[in-house]
Amino acid sequence: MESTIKTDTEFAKDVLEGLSAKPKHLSSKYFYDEKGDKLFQKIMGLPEYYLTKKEFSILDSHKVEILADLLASPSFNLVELGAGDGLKTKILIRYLQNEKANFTYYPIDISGSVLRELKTDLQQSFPALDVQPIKGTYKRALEERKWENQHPSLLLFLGGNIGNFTYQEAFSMLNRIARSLKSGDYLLVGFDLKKDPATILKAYNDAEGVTRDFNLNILSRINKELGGNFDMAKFKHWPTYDPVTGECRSYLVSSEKQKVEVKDLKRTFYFENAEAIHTEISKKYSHEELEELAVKSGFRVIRDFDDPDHYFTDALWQK
Ligand code: AVI
Repeated sequence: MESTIKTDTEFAKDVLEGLSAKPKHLSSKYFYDEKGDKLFQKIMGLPEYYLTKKEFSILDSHKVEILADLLASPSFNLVELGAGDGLKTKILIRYLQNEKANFTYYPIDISGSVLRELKTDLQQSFPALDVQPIKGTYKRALEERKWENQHPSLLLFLGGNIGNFTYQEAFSMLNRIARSLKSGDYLLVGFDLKKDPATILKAYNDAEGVTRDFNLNILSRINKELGGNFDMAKFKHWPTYDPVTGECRSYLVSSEKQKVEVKDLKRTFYFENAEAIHTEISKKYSHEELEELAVKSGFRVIRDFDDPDHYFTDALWQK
């Protein structure tokens, strides 16, 4: 049976554009289907992948200082961009509930099922918590500002997700956030810091090969969803790190001259031996660069909360 033509989806359009470009590229946002989500969960538990563990320790050690100002207010809004499983946020929520804080939690996510699971989970863990999920893109949510009232807001953008943007994209995003907040509101944003390049490279090239499978999953998606015939064994996972720009970039490098057919796009893509597809950027920052980024995007820096090794920071900024 002939497969349906799915060239009208965003995924199909981006794959067509990215594999026709020179150099070839695909966006890391397409890593995350059901299999990709599971692989990322596994990555977060890997010994080499320090980011999640470091951010947990920061939130746990500094929750009192991070939330002090908001706790002094009679009521406030806790807004989270890309809430996911809310594991990190639970540290803050548990503390706020113990302190008998009066607040509403607004998790924002593109996925309705993620939000439903999160709400059920939070209702079990914190029956008294007021959770108001917002389904949609960050852009839309920041325009609509469903949480807005006279009380202060703390917007959370955790997990180092901002690192998957280029500097210019990160600036646009942070500036968009600044424009959506009112004066006095806070932003807590997680950044991975520049450090020994070997530590960074290991985090993106783990011994077990989970990150390799995560990167290759984008080709599996093209096979599954667009009728592609990529042979995963003919592409090598290749992360690089440039200590000047702080950009950790992941590639899939063709190990031979080959052609790949993607039926639904009605296209054949040609690869030279050693030709690369750029798939991900995970940008690392210095404190100095973060200070500049904060001011440029419309914030003032309150404090950078680092883990003891200074691998990761949760930066608290105020509008
Ligand atoms: C989701 N994001 C912050 C992860 C990162 O570190 O850039 C995604 C990831 N890519 C490879 N390993 C993890």
